[in-house]
Amino acid sequence: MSSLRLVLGDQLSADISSLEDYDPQQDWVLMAEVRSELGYVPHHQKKLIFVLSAMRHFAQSLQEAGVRLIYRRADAPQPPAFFTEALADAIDELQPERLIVTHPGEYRVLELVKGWQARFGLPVEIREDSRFLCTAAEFNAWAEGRKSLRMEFFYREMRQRHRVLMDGGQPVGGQWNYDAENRKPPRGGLEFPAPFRIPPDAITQEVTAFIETQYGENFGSSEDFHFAVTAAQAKAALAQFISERLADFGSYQDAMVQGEPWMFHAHIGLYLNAGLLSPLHCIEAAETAYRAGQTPLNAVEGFIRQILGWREYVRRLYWRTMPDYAALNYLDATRPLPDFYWTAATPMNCLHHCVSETAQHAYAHHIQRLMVLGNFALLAGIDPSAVNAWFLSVYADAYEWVELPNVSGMALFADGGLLASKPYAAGGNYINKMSTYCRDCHYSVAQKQGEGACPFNYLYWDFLARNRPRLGKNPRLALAYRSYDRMGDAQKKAIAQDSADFLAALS
Ligand code: DLZ
Ligand code: SF4
Repeated sequence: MSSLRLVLGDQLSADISSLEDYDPQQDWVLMAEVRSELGYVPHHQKKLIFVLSAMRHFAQSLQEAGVRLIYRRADAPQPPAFFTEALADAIDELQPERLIVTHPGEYRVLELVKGWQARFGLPVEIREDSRFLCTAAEFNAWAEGRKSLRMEFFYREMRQRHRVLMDGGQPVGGQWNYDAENRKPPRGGLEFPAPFRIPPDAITQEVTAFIETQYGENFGSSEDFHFAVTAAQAKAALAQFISERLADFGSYQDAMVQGEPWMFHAHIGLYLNAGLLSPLHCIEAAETAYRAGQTPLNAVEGFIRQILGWREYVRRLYWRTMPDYAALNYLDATRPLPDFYWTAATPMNCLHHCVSETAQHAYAHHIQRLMVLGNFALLAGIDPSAVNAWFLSVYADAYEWVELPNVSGMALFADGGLLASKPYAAGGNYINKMSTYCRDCHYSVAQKQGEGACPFNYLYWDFLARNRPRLGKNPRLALAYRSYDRMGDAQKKAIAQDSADFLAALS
């Protein structure tokens, strides 16, 4: 039976399930740069360059392997507006007997795919995305009957099932999790190796010129693009991380240093999520480095947990809870997103640097996203849908399946505790402990109230006070509420007043 096989822009893996059993005699593959995907959020310019360049490189590798490919470009005279349009043209031309596609990453796109059978009068086969290590059936069996879905227990089962960092039936080293060793504050004199760079080739240059012309008003800079855009380059980026940064990644994964956007992080999320790197390859490479005595266990375990645990967990949580999850707003947060998330124009030094680096690189490391950008949105009560749209737009690794649980669940507690046991709320002291931002700030982190006080200080307490009906009974916040209750009335009033003034000025 002749098949038309659609490969989406985050399915750039040679072993993608939609290409299994491809028949060179009668099948065709379709890839399409479509305006709806380029514009469903105002993507960062570097994210657009990455996606389109990686798609074109993947298409080239398919053609070199002799695959019959139709590739629709966004810079053609009549570019397709939607996947459906690109498919209609290809179906008219090729008259295939069926359509094959790997399960899309995003709910929005799956809904489109579900309409195609009726629209085209062809059978549409949606294949499981076998690049993920936990199937929907496995996850649902694990999740059934649980009130809260804690990642840690899921992760342990994944370690056992996939025999990762195990000594017989026991976790290597005797513990499942070494995070207690992974919270070192930044110390002076830390030196960070340069991140992986690859100069833009002709394809990337052509894409860059197109994005600058058509999407040049979008957020972020297109300058100095240096990401990998092929599977081989992405593998080299991973290898560089493992040999040069992984050993220190563990200890300093929650630290932030002003002017150092890359630190010891891996910067491979965009490659994993587009399909240029396989999760299993990353896990095996890290475990090999540990077994060879090159890297400490706390670092390797922490890295592997992100991929085998967290990434798999959020993927499945997303698909188990959508579409309802996207609408959750447990804390009734309604404030619009402040402009400085786009402009970086704020005297709060931590936020200023995190937004500026995001604009420059389409990247910020996880603790900048969580402790600064997400935490501020949580404390200030920003509408989750606006925060989600921002995170989805600005990071080169962001697709809704990964962004939404991280932002709504982890950063904003918008799911009321399905994913996290308490809101990730932090005051200025904690940011000061884990970063070097405060010493250059317009505000004083030591000052708790009044003009000049670090806004995170009073917003933290105001957040707890404001949300007491929803959070007051959370056992993990009991200590914080007790501290608040011990404050005198004057102090509580000052907190409320400073917060009200600050938040009013924000809008
Ligand atoms: C992110 C993205 C962008 C910007 N552009 C395209 C595109 O033009 N064509 C395409 O096939 N995919 C693109 N993608 C990735 C898709 O958004 C991604 O495949 C879906 O969101 C996953 O369901
Ligand atoms: Fe951020 Fe407050 Fe520190 Fe300024 S003082 S950098 S606002 S935490």
